[in-house]
Amino acid sequence: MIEMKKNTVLSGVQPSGDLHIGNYLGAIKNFVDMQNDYNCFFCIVDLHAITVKQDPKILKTNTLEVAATYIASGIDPKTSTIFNQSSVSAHAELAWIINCVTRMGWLNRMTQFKDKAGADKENASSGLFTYPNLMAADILIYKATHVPVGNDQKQHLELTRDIAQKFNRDFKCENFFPIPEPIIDKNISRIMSLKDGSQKMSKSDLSEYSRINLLDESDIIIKKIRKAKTADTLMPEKIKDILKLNEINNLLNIYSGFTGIEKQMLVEKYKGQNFSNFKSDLSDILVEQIKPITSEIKKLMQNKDYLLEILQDGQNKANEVAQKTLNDVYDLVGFIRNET
Ligand code: AQP
Repeated sequence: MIEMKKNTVLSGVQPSGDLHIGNYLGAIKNFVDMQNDYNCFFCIVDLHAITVKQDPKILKTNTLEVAATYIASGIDPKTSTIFNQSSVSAHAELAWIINCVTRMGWLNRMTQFKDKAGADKENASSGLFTYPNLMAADILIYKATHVPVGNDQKQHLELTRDIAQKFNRDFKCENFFPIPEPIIDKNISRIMSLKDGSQKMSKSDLSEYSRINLLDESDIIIKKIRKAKTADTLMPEKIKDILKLNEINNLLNIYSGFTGIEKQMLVEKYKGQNFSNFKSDLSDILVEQIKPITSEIKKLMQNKDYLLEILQDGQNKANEVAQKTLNDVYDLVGFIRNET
């Protein structure tokens, strides 16, 4: 039985590849910080992952790997509900209702679809286009009040708020769905590619050197940071000059994200120097912080039965809450439900 006394948090990560420090700083680290203050649902969004092509075998492994990463990063499965999205069918069922609430014009404005579909949008799956509706269903099925996400998901969350308001208005059920608040760490917001500071760090980037994965060994981390793009200058003295240098700003954000040291303090420390000291310190920090997570993920991946048990337990807990919301939604919409 889930205790619903606290505000509720829902968030998720796609099992679409090895998780990187963008996923960690933008999402998972915040999940860990929130778990004692909120009633938390953390899902592995496998339904979202198949909006682009996935290899079925790899998808299963990746799903377990995200569960392992949650736990290795410090999410306690006894306190938080960890499950894979497809195991709770109410997500997909509510998403259909939401498909009928959301306006085409709203979806047409979503920049992530434009980014992910690229020039070949005629060939993109319709699931990729309606992705934000499924995300809204994930959040609203638990009546989540708060959603920790990276800055890249802010627009989708604004859409969820519009959907919740329209549903409440259309079906004359004021306050049925709470209007969820995003929780975005303003200091981190978006971790960018190590090769191009104007592009988001992403699992699907073809270059391994664009990101640091949570499963990277120490020597790989050091090499990736050594090769990371910087600038043909010394470390500037002022934040306003740093903001003009995307790659430097990004490396400082990563440093600050892992240490909690304000960017201003870092600039004081490294100003006027070339980037070799800074990069060497940054690699040391990353190795020190990532290594324990990497080894715990590897250990957990050796114990698949344990991970499957966690997912089963999470599914049971999530299902209980989700089915209750879905029954109420079906009633509001006017569907007949035979009690069996
Ligand atoms: N670069 C990032 N900086 C900060 N936060 C990020 N997130 C993802 N990339 C960054 C946050 O991580 C959470 C899970 O993201 P996701 O896996 O569901 O999907 P995504 O945003 O599409 O991540 P990727 O890495 O870019 O995956 P692919 O390449 O498969 O699409 C979200 O909260 C997201 O904000």
